[in-house]
Amino acid sequence: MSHLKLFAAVVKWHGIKILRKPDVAGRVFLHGQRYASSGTSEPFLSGSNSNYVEEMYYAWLENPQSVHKSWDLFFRNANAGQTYDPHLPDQLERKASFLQSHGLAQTPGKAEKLVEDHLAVQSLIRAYQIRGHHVAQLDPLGILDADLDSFVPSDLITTIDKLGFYGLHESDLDKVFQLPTTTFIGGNENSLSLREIIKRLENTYCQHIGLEFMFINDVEQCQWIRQKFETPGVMKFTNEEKRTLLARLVRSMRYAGVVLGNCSVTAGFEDFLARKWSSEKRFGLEGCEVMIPALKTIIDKSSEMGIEYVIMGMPHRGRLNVLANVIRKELEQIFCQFDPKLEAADEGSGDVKYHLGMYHERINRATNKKITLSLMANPSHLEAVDPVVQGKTKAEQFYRGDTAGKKVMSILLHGDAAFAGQGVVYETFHLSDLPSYTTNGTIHVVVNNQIGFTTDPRMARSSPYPTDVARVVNAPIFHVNADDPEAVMYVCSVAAEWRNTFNKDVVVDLVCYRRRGHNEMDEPMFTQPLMYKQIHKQVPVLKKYADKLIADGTVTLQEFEEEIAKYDRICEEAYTRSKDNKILHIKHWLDSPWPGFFNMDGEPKSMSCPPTGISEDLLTHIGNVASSVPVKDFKIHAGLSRILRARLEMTKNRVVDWALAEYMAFGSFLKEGIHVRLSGQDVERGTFSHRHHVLHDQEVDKRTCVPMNHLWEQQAPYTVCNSSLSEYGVLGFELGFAMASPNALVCWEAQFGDFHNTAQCIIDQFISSGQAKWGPEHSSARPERFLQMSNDDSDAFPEFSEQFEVSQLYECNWIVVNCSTPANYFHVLRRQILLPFRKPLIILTPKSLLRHPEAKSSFDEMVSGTTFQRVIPENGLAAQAPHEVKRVIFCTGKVYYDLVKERKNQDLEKQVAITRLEQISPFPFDLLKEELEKYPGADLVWCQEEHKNSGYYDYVKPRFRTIVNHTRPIWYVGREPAAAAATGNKNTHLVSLRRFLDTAFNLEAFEGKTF
Ligand SMILES: Cc1ncc(C[n+]2csc(CCOP(=O)(O)OP(=O)(O)O)c2C)c(N)n1
Ligand SMILES: [Mg+2]
Repeated sequence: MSHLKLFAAVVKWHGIKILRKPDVAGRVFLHGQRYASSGTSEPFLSGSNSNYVEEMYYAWLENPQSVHKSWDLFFRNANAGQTYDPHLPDQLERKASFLQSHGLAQTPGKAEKLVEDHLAVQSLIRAYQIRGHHVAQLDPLGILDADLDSFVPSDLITTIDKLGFYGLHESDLDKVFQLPTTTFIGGNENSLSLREIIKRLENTYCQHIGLEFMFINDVEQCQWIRQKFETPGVMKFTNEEKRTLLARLVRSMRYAGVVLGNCSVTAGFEDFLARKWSSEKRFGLEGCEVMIPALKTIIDKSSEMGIEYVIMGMPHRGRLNVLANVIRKELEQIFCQFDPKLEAADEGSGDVKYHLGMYHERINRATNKKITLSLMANPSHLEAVDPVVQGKTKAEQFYRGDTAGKKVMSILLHGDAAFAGQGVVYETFHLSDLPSYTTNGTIHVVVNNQIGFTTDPRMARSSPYPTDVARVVNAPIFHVNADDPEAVMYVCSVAAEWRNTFNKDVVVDLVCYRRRGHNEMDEPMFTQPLMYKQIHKQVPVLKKYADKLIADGTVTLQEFEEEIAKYDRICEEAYTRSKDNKILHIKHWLDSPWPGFFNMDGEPKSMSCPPTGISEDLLTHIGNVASSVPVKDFKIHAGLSRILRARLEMTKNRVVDWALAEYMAFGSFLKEGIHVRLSGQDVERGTFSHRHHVLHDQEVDKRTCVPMNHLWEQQAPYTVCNSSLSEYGVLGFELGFAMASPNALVCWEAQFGDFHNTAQCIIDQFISSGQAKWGPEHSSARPERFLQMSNDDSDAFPEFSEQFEVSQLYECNWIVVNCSTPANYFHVLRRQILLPFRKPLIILTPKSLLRHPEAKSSFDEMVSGTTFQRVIPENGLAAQAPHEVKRVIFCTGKVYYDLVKERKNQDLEKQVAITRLEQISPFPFDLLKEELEKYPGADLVWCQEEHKNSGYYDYVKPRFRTIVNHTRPIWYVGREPAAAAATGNKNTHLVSLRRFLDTAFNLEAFEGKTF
């Protein structure tokens, strides 16, 4: 008897030793000998054979394949901690008496069977933990497989004959088995009968909850989940909790025509909307009404665990219900949006009601603590809001110093088809654990109604579940049958605890159905006839749950009816009040208000922008720090030392290049307490190796220094972060970050410029409101796309006033600039924050100017009194005698340098003026008018290096023509139209450059031509 004990102790002891002393593990026993357990021929664990087993164990340590498969499995399990601790005598005693009672201790054949059966039971338990969810009853309709597969895994005991898979028999069902430490089904008991083990595993893993977590690489986290779900009796609710759940369901639910006793009642938000606006689309939640109490449980539990601010993003389905019953937007505000005659009182597109956002502070009733809830506004584009929510959450954590995400968290809701289909979901998951992007865990809730518009799940995804994308970040996934409200509440509560314990993502998959068509006007029977036959028969969850609570005496029918009547009254009263609303205030629907930044009416406090120049002292100081290594004993690369020396030289000479101008703009804000964040692929060094904002010690691994954070003792922090290789996700994230506060300069840099278009959805749907589609290439950031989306009128000649420059900026939808000097780049960055309002700014960076020897500016162009120049007029010889000038060439960006060089070569400096547009949109009508009038005898040329059908020409031409009132032509010089942004052939490129430069300086080129 004691031999088995001894063996267990040996295994355990060596297990510990192995961890601590590799020399023990390194011992070699009986090299190459294969140990096989033949069963009958082997007197199992007799006194002499315990050594044999011990030796076999060492051999196994050397090479697991040197022993029989069954011993391999046994040792593996033993090493995984499923052995007995020799220091706990009572365990051994129990084991001993257990063996005695079964008459096995001294019976070798039986003892071996016992060990094998124990191993089998351990495998069985593990099989349920891994695969139990495949047979869980997740579909409320009972007709679909949530994992798209009706196959039943052969290692789950769905029928008694399957015990044979493990070498077990029906006769083993009442035998008692020791439970491994990797299960909690025993509660306080260490052993259970096989019958009870299977029953408890079935209860935990195969009822209304399906758990996917065994892929998580962290034992502690797996144990935590097993404990939460396996412990007997964990899913008990008090009567009070059940009543609250019922009341929340009442509020959520459409409950038309359901007969309760003798009384036919309708109830709830969805029902109310359906009755009042029967022909309106509202993307109702019917079939997943449980989502409302589910979200409330998550918020209650999170508030209890210290969360003060929850930021949410969600699609169309159930959005109005969430606004009303989770965020608690005033009902009349929601109802009045259904009035088509309602006028918008303030700026904003008056976006459809299921797109608007919301921000609300209130007291959480469950915890009596203050909680702020914000639902981000979203476009129709499914899942596009995900990274925006994460960025905003990160910013709120950042500004609160909540580095661990203990106060602010995000919840993302998804549809099943969109969650599986949209790539931005994957991009967003991959931000979840990156230091500068993590929000310390997000709770994802999927409204898995097993359909996407008209598409069946089998046609919508290739993965078993719509949630499989979450597995890449080791997020546990809890599937739950949405018709079991208590199971849903339990799962949500564990999800909230998980997020607030481990600060990692988690997914709740509400497996439900969609009672109606995609929207209320749609006929679902066209495409899903059988599913909808079943749905028509489906008893609503509220009725099922109410019946249950009434039957067990938790509530009375009368109480239930009163709850319904009470909510109906609330809705009716709000409906009456909503009729008085004549105006829709979009500002009531902002998800990120900026208190104090605008005046009380939400308008900018002024219409002037302070000059953007800064003192020379400041420029010098920043230049010096940018040229230094502000940390002791830090060895940088020799090449970088050269770059820093060149920076110092420039600073001494009062000159900046591109990188230094940027340094100075960023640095100057940090002094003023303005946070600066620069994110994008490889931005820390700069794709073109010009920036070097993070220095790397050449001798100490991972030791870095960010000189920008060493500018002053008291300064705002500077964040510069290389992003994941994503555009859509990261631009969305940075947009969300920028939305949190107007007092930060948040920059996203698109690598090579052109890659911004994989983020097109964010650009089109969030930043601009236009739409465009095009193909990629490194040669162009496609300025024409941005200009095409600019909203200033090409044909309307504006009225000029003193405030024209700023009011024009205020009125436009975004600003497009293309700077030709480092100083102007510096100024435009600074103007961005000094303006009394916020506008998206598109900076088209001419890549060749990043290192161009002539793209240098003097401090004189940056010191106090200087400012951003929207237009840089000709200031050479031509400007001194303008009446003699034959041609004015207008251009933007780097082609200016080519033109100047060519003009010099051709000795045409008196005859040809060259004027640069630095701000293209909004179009500087005022300055260009002056410039045109200055040269009355000159012909006017627009020159660009892009093809005629791209670049700036289509945008600038009609505006120039408006200025001259169509009396003078504006000639085009540049490349011919083309389908691609550039030729792939350098020579062809140079030939076409030569050709258009020739035209630009051929003063007869347009003679006799008409326009
Ligand atoms: C990016 C994008 N593509 C297509 C659509 C059009 N669309 C709207 S809802 C929908 C189906 C969504 O299905 P699912 O995600 O399961 O949500 P459900 O409507 O079932 O709640 C589609 C294709 C869209 N809104 N966004
Ligand atoms: Mg769906």
